[in-house]
Amino acid sequence: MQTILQSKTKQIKMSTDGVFTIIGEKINPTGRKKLAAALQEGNMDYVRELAKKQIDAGADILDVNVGVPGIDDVALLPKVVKMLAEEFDIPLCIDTPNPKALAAAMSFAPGRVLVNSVNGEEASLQAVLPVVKEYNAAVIGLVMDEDGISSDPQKRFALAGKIIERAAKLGIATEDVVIDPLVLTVGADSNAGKVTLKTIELVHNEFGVNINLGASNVSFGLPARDIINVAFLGLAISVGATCAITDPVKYTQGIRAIDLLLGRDAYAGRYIKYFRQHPPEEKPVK
Ligand code: THG
Repeated sequence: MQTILQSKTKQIKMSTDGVFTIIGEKINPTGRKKLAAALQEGNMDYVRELAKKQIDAGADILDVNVGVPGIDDVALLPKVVKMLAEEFDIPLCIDTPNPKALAAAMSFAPGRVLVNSVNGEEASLQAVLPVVKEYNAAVIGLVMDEDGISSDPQKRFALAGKIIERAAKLGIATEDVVIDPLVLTVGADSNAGKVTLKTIELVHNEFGVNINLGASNVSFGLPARDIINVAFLGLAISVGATCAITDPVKYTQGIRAIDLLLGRDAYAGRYIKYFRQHPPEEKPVK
């Protein structure tokens, strides 16, 4: 199954039987004081720098989130989306819980965007899905609802079904719904990884849709997060995850390796090309 996104001239096909898709997460001020300050001042230079860095590192899509407490996102989100669409030829993933900011931003993105996100709550389904339909976008569906995030994979799976069904009722095709099985940290609950993996398996086997992960959540609060994150990506991709909102600077290498190990990279061409273009830094001689 394919979810097709589009920028000015580039098309990205997220696919359930192709290589993994990388959505760059760095345009998000959560936990990043420098970006929060730049956004509050309306200074686009740092946003531009983050966009460029992530594209150079292998991002296929850029996530755009301006969620600073107290900020006027209805004004700011369109401004950032407009700048990115003018200066970079890469599809966008518009990441906001505010349907008004979403609607305001949509018309500034040429092509076809990914909306991040809708969830199983009635209020979210009713507010977000019509905007997705109106702008012919694709959408990420988070498997949570009024009761929060379940630790039962069957319940998460049922919510995936509910979101797909409600989207279909509005004429949004199933291939344009990307399910996010939700990733919580194994630092708080050592079963959290297993629950997400089981949810991926169920959604993949029953619906065959594209599946997105906010992969870095899995290691929150633990040391050497990169180790856990790459291991988790490998496990998740092997059971059906097809894209992740993640840091391409840190994780494109590992993702290229996983695609290679799963037989999605003939003659290791993409893997070798990535390292040719991004040679590992020489370690200083001791
Ligand atoms: N699913 C979907 N969308 C999402 C998430 C998800 N959007 C937001 C989030 N989760 C994914 N994006 C981020 C962005 C940044 C960080 C984590 C996830 C992050 N920031 C560092 C911190 O908070 O310490 C700072 C990073 C840095 O300095 O490089 O970790 O699950 N659909």
